[in-house]
Parts: sequence; structure tokens; C-alpha cells
Amino acid sequence: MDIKDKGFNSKLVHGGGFHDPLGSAVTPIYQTSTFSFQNADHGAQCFSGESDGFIYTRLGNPTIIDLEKTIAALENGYGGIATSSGMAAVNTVYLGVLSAGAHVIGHNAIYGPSRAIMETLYPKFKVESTFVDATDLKQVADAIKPNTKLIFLESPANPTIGITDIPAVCEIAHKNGILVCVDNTFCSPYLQQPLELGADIVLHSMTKFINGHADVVAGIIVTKTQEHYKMLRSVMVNMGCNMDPHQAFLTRRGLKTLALRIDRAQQNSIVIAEYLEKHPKVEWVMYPGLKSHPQYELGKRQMKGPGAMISFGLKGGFKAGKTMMNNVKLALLAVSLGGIETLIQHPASMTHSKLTAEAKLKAGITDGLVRLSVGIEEVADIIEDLGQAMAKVE
Ligand code: LCS
Repeated sequence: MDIKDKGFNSKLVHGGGFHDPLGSAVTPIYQTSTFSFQNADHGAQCFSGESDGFIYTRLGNPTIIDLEKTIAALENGYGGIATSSGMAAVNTVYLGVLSAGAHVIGHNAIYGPSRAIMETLYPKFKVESTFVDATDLKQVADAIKPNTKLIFLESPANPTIGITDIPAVCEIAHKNGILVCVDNTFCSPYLQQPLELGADIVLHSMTKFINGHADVVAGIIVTKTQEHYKMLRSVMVNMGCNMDPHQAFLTRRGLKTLALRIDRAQQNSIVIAEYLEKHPKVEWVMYPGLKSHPQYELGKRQMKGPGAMISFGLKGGFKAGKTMMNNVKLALLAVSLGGIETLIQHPASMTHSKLTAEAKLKAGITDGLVRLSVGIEEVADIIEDLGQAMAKVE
């Protein structure tokens, strides 16, 4: 059976192609740091690549490889490289693709640390960056310099939910010999496949929708080509930001229900976004499933569905947001996203607090912006909770 010919849900369940010699229905946890060789020749062959036997877990492990193969199949990529966290995936791409003298263009509203490290840590290695509103293609084209090596996108972006035209940015980039990496965390491969849209590299914080149960921190990179796969795997292995087998097992288990979970959270999100849009205390709502979203048509073209992330602004700004967050009862006041439980947070003081006031303003991260990660609870209960919390806002 070639899993490549099968549908998305079949890939979710069987994608890694692992067959346990003892018949275990699920891929077991190979909780080992090292693997013994059959003899000296076998050991030498494992190191030379003549045998694909396992050597050492930082280099590869059956539980982790099953997860990597599954995600690579879901993203239609050459191969997957699992990492200890989403930020480890971001750093692996930055370190692998960039060298001293390089320039990076990033979307201005991405996960705070993905931008903050580029602006504060990477200048140490003589890497420079420009952050623009990538939903405006002209700003991307105008930012290109002779030394631009990478365009780093997130779409929909964290936390503004702005949508970037991925095929159009890839066309601009490739004409100029620039690689495009898309952080696909907000969509997961179920809703968007950036490699199919033209990107060279896709990455995820698997802490979010892919695992989906708020009990793992993990990341992954998938590349389109073998060349990028080999290069980035070598960076990951030598940086030592590999995944642990137990982490891989939990993530692989959570992944099996990705489509079911997203379908359900998305159904809830559509109802909640419409409710918020009509609410008198809400100033604006950004959700790709609402016709009022400025890139509604683009979202429909490049995403299979609008997802489960909603941003909205309360009338009354920061004070109103704080009151609401202090009064939610069902939704958890917590960062992270993409789990089965509804989470609510305030990016300006939490996930994006490290950005300067000017950077936040330019990226559209206003003081009153509230980010909602919609879970799979009963939608009536979520709405009741949001409603009673907003009723406390003066
Ligand atoms: N990329 C995106 C889009 C993210 O939202 C996050 C984490 C990361 C990368 C980093 O992944 P991690 O290392 O945490 O697995 N986002 C978070 C958030 O919005 N709230 O808390 C964490």
C-alpha cells in the first residue's frame, strides 16, 4: 500500500508506515538513548549510511521517525525533522539557511520570539532583518536587498490573523533567488499546505494543533527538497535540539485526530466569530471565516477552512480586555493555542510583550487585542462564558 495515494485522514492514522515486528498496533516508545549494533561491520555500515540501522537517538529513533514521516506525508514534503520545540525548529531554519552578511525579511506580526531573536540575537552573527506587513506584496518586494536569503512568513499571523498571499510572495522570492519558510502552526497541514503553495520550507510548533492536547512542547520542519532536508537535519542533530521518544509518542497519538478536532473547533469558531461581530462591546473581529476579514477571498483560496483562531478588539482597550480575562470561567486564561480547550490571552502583555511599542503598533498588535483559541467544548457554553465575562466590562 502506498500511503501517498490515500486521503488526509488515512495519512493521519497510517502515515508513518511503521510496522512493529511484534505486531503492536501503535508505534511503541523506543525509550533508549543508543542502539546496539549486530557486529563491528554493521556499526560501520550504520555510520557510512550503507545500512539504515539506528545509532543514537539524537540522530534518529523509530518513534520519532514515524512522526516525521507522517507529517512529511501530510505536508507533501521530502522529509520531516522533529525538534524539541517550535522555537528549536525556527532556530534550526535560521541557523541552517543564514550566514554572516545575510538579510531576512519577516512578516511583522509573527510569534513574538521568532521576530525578537532575529532582531536581538542574530545581529550578533551579522544577520540583519526587515519586518514588513507581508499582506502587502509591495512592502515585501521593496524590502528585498542583494543579500536577502530568506523570507519568513506566518499565515494567518500570530496574533493579528492577517493572511499573506503565499504563492505571490514565493514568486517574488524565487525570482530573486530567495528561500521562503512558512510557519504553518495556526493552520496545521489539514487546512494549509505551504509547500504546495510554493514555499521551500514549512515548520510547526507541534505544541499546538498537531498534538492538540496541551501536554507536549514540540516542533517540526518539513522541506521540499532532499538538499534542504539533509542540511537542516545536520543542523538539528549538531545543535542537539532533537525530540524525545516519549514526546514523539504523545504527539503521534494526538495527531491521529487532527482533522476531527479541527473540524469541530472550526464549527465552534464560525458561530463564536459571528456572535462577537454582533456584540455591542466588541469593536472589531478578525477571523478568516468572516466576510469582513480583509483577505477573506485569499483565505478561501489558500486555506481549506478558516481555522480556530480568532482575534478581536474590545471597546475600552486594555482595561476592558483585562476585565474580560479576569472574568472568564470556562475558557482558560493561558498562552499557547490549538488544544481541545478554549484558551484566551492578551498578546500585548503576554506573547508579544518583548516587542517595542512601535513594533507592536506597526504590526497591528493593539492594547485591546484579545486572542481566542477556540476549543471543542459545547459552543453554547463557550458563548455563555464569553458573554458573562464581557458583561462585566464597563
Ligand atoms: N510559531 C508559532 C506560530 C507559535 O505560536 C509558537 C508558540 C511558536 C512558533 C513556538 O513554538 P514552541 O517553541 O512554543 O513550541 N506560540 C505560543 C503562543 O502563541 N502562546 O504561547 C506559545
